[in-house]
Amino acid sequence: MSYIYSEILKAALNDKKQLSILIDPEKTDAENVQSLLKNLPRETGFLFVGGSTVAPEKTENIVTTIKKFSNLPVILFPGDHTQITEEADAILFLSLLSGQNPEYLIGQHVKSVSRLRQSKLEIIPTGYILVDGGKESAVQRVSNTLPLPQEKVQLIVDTALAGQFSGKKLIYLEAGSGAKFPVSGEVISVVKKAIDIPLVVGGGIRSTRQLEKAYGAGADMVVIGTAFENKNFSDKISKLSVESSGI
Ligand code: 1GP
Repeated sequence: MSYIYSEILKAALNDKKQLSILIDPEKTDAENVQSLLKNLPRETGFLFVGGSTVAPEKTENIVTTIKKFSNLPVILFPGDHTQITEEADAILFLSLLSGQNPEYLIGQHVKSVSRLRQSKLEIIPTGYILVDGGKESAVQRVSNTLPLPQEKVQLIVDTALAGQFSGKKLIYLEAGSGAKFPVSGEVISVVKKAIDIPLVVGGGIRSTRQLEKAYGAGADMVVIGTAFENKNFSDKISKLSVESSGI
């Protein structure tokens, strides 16, 4: 069954923009989950759960709590194989194509197989590309890889296409959580034109303007995390769906 990916693909083909909210179990207490879910923008389609470094049992606790209060599909966005839990609906099987560290291209994947084989998680092969967001990101630190400079547009496009040609079903352009600046409109637009699979964009998006820009440039799905960790932003972002004509 691949109903979650089918939904993402169908929306992308119909140019229906999608919004995912990222919950990092390391930064979220189970007690806060209910109030956090109340603040979600109306248009939220998916909940991503994961982080670069998360204690093993925390992911499962958060996903179980989310499932008590929300019917939204939960997609694991794991920093490593220890973050896999059957309580979720799907997993982004992320290969970090930028940086080319074998551990994050295939090593973690091999380690996750015994757990995945026993689960019903929908597995979504995803080409994950870290681009420079203006500061060292947790992905960069943990994976010990360098992001691709945003001005190296051709390299980013070739990396995305290498992902598509090797069978990835999504391309995810990541500027890093809390990035100083998000993936540029130019990079999004050139990658979108080159690939035939849905494009996910995340990292450093914390205003309606940035969200609309990403959608306008060609992102099929935008992922927002940090903006929800900061209570001041929460109200503002939760009104995005009302204010923004882009979603
Ligand atoms: C998801 O890492 C991002 O791709 C989330 O980034 O925390 O900056 O929204 P923010």
